[in-house]
Amino acid sequence: MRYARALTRPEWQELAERFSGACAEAGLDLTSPFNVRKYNLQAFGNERLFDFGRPDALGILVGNTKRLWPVFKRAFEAEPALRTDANPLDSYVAARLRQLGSATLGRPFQLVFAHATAPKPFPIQRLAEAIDFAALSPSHLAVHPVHGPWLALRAVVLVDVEGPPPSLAQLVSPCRGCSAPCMPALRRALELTPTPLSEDSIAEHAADWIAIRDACPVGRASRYEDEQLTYHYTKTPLLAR
Ligand code: B12
Ligand code: SF4
Repeated sequence: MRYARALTRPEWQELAERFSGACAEAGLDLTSPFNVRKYNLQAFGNERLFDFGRPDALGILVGNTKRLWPVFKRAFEAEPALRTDANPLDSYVAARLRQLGSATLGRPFQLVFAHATAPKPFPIQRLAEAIDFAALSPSHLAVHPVHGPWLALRAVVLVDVEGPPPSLAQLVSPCRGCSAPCMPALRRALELTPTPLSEDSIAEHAADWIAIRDACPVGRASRYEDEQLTYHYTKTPLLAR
């Protein structure tokens, strides 16, 4: 009986489990397989995802919680190329996902990175909401039922295999019924920060921008440690510490 069940296990599930396990070891501890059609049906034309000619292809959203930081720090210390890189965390994520995709998927795959802004950024927060992984908050953050706003969205992996059946489960937004204490914090940060908003202007007012996440009652146990917060909000080079 057990054997029969193993034989009927869909390929997408095997691939997604193998890939997710490898990602977790690399510190990319949030993965969510989805049916590409589920996102593409509601996406604007040029924001649709490539599907290899299979409308129901497998997609996997990859993100991380605070668990990425210690794994990344070890890699940073061990790999000289990262120490001279202007964006070592983005480079770490890109290199690991390319390696892990080749090692575990065994099928053609494509990666769409959240940090790539040219020709235009991919709306990964909207994808996270469309696949019921994390809701989009009024303060423009993806909010997860367990981790609250304390997560990063890193990439989408598209795989040339039939994906899961479109799920009927629907995410209940943690923001529903919330009095939105993140909003006064966002308004204050916007008042204090010169426009146009940029990584530099946010870095000058890092504490005010961190306060937006701190205002959220969801996922407080997943708050980033200070060193990770400093890196994300001020871009202080790791070697400068
Ligand atoms: C460009 C960018 C920025 C710009 C945004 C400028 C702007 N007005 O859009 C700046 C430099 C200001 C910025 C700031 C921050 N960002 Co940013 N950013 C991005 C990036 C690379 C692209 C966003 C984008 O243009 N998407 C494409 C458009 C078409 O999508 P969209 O759904 O229409 O619009 C989204 C964003 O543009 C943004 N947005 C739209 N209008 C506004 C207005 C304000 C005031 C802000 C802050 C954002 C914002 O939210 C929209 C969804 O609500 C994304 C990664 C990604 N690929 O999405 C990260 C991303 C959104 N940022 C992220 C983070 C963490 C931040 C910061 C907290 C930290 C930091 N140091 O950058 C701050 C503050 C944000 C906050 N809400 O508190 C995370 C969010 C994680 C999460 N839990 O949701 C992302 C997903 C990156 C990641 N690797 O996880 N960011
Ligand atoms: S404070 Fe409330 S509205 Fe704001 S992100 Fe958190 S749950 Fe959503």
